[in-house]
Amino acid sequence: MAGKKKTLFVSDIHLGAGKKWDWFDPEIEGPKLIKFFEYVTARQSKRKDIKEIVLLGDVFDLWVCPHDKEPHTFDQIIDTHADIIGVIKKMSDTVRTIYVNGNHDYQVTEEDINRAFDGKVMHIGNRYQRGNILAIHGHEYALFNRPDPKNGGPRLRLPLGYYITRLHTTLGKKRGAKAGLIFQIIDESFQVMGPEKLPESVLDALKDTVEMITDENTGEKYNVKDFTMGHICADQEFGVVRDRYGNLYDDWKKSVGFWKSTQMIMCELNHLGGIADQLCRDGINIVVMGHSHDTKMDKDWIPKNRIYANCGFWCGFGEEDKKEDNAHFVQTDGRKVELYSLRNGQAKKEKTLEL
Ligand SMILES: [Mn+2]
Repeated sequence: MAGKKKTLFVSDIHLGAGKKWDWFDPEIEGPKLIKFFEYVTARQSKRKDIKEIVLLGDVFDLWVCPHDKEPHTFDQIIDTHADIIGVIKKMSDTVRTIYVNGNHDYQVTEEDINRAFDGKVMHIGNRYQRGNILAIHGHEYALFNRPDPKNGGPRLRLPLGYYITRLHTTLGKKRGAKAGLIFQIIDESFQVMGPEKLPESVLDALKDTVEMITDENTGEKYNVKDFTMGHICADQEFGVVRDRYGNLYDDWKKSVGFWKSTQMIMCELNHLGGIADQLCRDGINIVVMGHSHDTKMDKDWIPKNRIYANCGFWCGFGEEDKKEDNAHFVQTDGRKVELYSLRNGQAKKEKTLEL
């Protein structure tokens, strides 16, 4: 084998529990995903050029569920996608497979991963680091998505984004709710109300939007009173949730300062490149993330010689125009970073950057 072995990264698959509102559609994305894991397995037995593969967060989705429906469990996701779990297990026989938490699956534990994959997949928490390569999902730097022990206690640590996702899903009915709507609401609320009032104005705007549509079961307009929490905890009143996150920005401003807390809002609007700059210290100069659902490759010389790559996403998310555009992975040997697309089981190099 010529050259150094490559580490592969894939993120934001968003496997759900087989509901119509899931972002991952087994019929559309299932075959592509299975072909990808088969490609990795076949490539390793032929070329033996893979060091390991990192599942970089939001592989499982425990958030996407209408606010008034019972949330599904991790085990329900595993049962729903037995075929996909099976090919990952097969892959992990020949390629070391590592799991990193995202926000939609931040509560997935080492025990869960061991149970689902018969101990063949390694759960390493929030951060992957090997030499000069650092990979994180990216949500920890976004104001609404960072799990926060102040909210719901140390066990739940529910970020505001959880409730935003629940209301957004109610709007979608099928997986048709546009991701762009959330950005529009955050952007407009930010401009009109400023950062201090952002959490409650985003929640209020979403509640108002949900209450304009009709509940297909009752035929009546929605009245958002509670979040149904099922196995997670007791149901939660909208007003209590709204109050709980009221000081989100101010609290962070007090603890991390104005600039960083403002940057946490920018990260909410998917500007993660600045975070990549900050993470490049102590010898790190390659940063890989997911979360933004936006494949990206970016090399900077100022302030540092560094490469930032984003894995994009593997689910449709209701964006018609992105359906053919969403099967991507990133690979790196620690010097060269490559973005690949996958079509009909064939990997195609889309972009290369070198340090
Ligand atoms: Mn995410």
